[in-house]
Amino acid sequence: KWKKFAAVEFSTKEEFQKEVVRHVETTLARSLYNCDDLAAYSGAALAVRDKLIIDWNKTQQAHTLADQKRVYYLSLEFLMGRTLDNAMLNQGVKDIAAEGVSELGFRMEDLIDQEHDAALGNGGLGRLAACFLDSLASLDFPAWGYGLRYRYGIFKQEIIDGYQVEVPDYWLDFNPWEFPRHDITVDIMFYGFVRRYTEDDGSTVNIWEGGEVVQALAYDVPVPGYGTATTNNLRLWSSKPSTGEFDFQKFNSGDYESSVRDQQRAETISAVLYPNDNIDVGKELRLKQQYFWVAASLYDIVRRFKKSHRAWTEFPHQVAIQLNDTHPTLAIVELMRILVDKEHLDWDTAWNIVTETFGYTNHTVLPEALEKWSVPLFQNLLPRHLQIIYDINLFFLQSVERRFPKDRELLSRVSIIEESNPQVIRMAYLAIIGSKKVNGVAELHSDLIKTTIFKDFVKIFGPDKFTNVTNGVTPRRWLHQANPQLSALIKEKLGSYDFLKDLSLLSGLEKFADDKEFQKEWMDIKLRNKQRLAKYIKETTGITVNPSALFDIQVKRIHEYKRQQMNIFGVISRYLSLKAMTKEERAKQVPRVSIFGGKAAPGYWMAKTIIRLITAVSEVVNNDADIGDLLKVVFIEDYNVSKAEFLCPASDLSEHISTAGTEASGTSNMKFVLNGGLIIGTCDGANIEITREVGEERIFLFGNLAEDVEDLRHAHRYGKTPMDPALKEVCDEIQKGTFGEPGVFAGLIHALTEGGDYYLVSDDFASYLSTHKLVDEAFKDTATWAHNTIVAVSRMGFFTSDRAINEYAEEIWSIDPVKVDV
Ligand code: 26W
Repeated sequence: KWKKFAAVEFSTKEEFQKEVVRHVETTLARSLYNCDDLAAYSGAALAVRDKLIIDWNKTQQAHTLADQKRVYYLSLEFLMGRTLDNAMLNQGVKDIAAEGVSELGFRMEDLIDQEHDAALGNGGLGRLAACFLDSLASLDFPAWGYGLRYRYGIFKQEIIDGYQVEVPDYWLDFNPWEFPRHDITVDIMFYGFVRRYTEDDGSTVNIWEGGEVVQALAYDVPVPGYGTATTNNLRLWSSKPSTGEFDFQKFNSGDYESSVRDQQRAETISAVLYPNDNIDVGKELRLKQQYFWVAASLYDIVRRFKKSHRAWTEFPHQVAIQLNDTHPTLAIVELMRILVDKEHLDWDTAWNIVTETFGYTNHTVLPEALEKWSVPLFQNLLPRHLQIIYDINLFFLQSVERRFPKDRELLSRVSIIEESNPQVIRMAYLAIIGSKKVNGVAELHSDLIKTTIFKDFVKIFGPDKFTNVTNGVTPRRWLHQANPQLSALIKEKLGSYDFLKDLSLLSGLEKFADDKEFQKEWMDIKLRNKQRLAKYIKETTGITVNPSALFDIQVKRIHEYKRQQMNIFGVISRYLSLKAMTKEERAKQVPRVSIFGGKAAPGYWMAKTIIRLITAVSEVVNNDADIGDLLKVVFIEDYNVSKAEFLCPASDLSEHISTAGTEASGTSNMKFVLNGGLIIGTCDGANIEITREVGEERIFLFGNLAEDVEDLRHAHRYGKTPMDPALKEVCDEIQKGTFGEPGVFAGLIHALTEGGDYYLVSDDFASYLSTHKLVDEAFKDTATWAHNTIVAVSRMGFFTSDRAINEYAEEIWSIDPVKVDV
């Protein structure tokens, strides 16, 4: 009977329209006469959502039936961006939906633009998690994501008087893409103490008696694959007072305030995303977030496993858990606690299960980003977990001692507990010891972790535990959705959209690289994308930019290691050269638009100063009549995923210029090249592999190599490095007050001088400037430029996140796809 009434998916324009109107009129209770863009967006989203839900249900049933091993991707960040456009494209209904809404009197672009970004992440790591979810679904892997449902995502950035101001990002007003599961809740404990007693059989049992209890409530988000019915689940936990916790006694007796306070305390846990990227601050609330999310997720995973009534030793054959950086490392400890304290397995059996289940991905070598928790803080919040960590450490150090007797130095170097004051827990070491595989995110990075921060562990565990999986990006969002015209042109040449599922097919473009007609269409699309950006810049900043100028873009989190300061110093240097030129010389120069965007962590003062310098330079340069179109400087406010989607297609050149050895991979480098731009970059992260794929002639590499960084820093420390003369000129100009009160920028100058130039701006500056000259020359030759960008795109197949996910599936997770019938 059920089957007869089961929902059916729309498949024509008319059916879609009917669904939109039905949702606007009934679900939203609005009439045709007050249906604005937002209501029309909502109606369209709800119609598409219905279709999604049907596939989602089918997928979960098929996965349950198949009963195969699943992978669980644990990430504190999922930077999903918008959903509607992506859902329509993945479901193959964008065309009928766009026609449908247009006949109803709306433009699809306007509706898409109504949606708030789901900005539950900081930068690279969070967006990587989102690309991985897209690939997992598109490749039909049975996979779940687990994260936190933050009430506030990454803050919105406003620029006021040239400075960054942070505004809270409340994004849940209308979010049709999530489903609260009021029946799926888990009580999570904090604080308290450990009670130890002896059982009748003489064994010792440890029971953690928690102090505070908070409830985790599941919210599910469907994640559709492209060109498949597979729609996976992303489960995000939200915190609320546990049912026992909200004190009705207090409430009834009129003590509203303290009962509300308890409620707020519980809700605080999932209230806000920590806005730090690559810097560890060690706040208790962050540790609470981590445990809350990890404990709820593991409870859920274990509950699902137990339904199958398999032996515990089967666990690693049914479950793979990937730790996205060290943020979920507590999962290792929590699974030990479940197996030993609750399921009463012996320690060694439990440890074997744990170490066969987990994989750990490292995303950074920056020392200030490596997570360490103070032992006293940790002990207070999670007393039983601390004991378990001590035991893991004890057994580990004993095994090291047996293999490397009398090497006390080694023991103290690899101990999970660092003997500082106070003692701290090194989460990365715990993650390595508790995982089956450890991977870096680009070749250079994976080599670096083996030879530097994790060197001792390679000696202890052998090299096979450490591996590389170079990052990738999803071509569905970053080509097809972001750049529909380019995608359509490629389809015309290759005959189908199959390249979106198998990006290596892009190689078929190479034979058209010298086809004049094709080059023209290719460059016309670039121009249109630049015109669209120019229009946006005009509307939002008032700055007029020439769409035929060279668009030079650096958009990413603001961080000293990413060296936006070097970029803006380079812009100042260009400005000074232009000023010094005769009219005739100026006429020969290539006009440039230098575009910046990115958020500074609210407490990162130097990053905020870099933003201030960029905005100060833009005020001066953009209003200098001598300069005109030759140089414009733009800071794009509030850089986020949806802005990246229209910035990537509009770049001629993008900058990936981190100090060699500091950027683990970078993923925007991939997005920019995939959209027909060239890049200027250092020999760092994935830039190196991009060079290998596209060829040295198609990338502007410059600067010192990772292997030389240590010596260069040493030379600075001993005052042996005079500042680069061009950089000196730039600093003098800043200090003269050309860009406003120089005191504002004193910190930036100090970092280059007394600060020891840790990021080697001076060492790389000459090479950076001369490489920019090469860019200018290259850009004058449009035919060669077009040729190079076409060849580069044709060789970008490697950088799809599908390739990355297939490597994880094969080498780390041992999982197979499950086909979901339509
Ligand atoms: C504890 C504070 C903290 C917060 C976030 C430390 C570290 C992080 C992230 C790991 C930083 C991050 O996003 N890393 C980036 O990860 C990308 C995906 O692998 C890489 O492409 C970037 O190079 C790397 O910086």
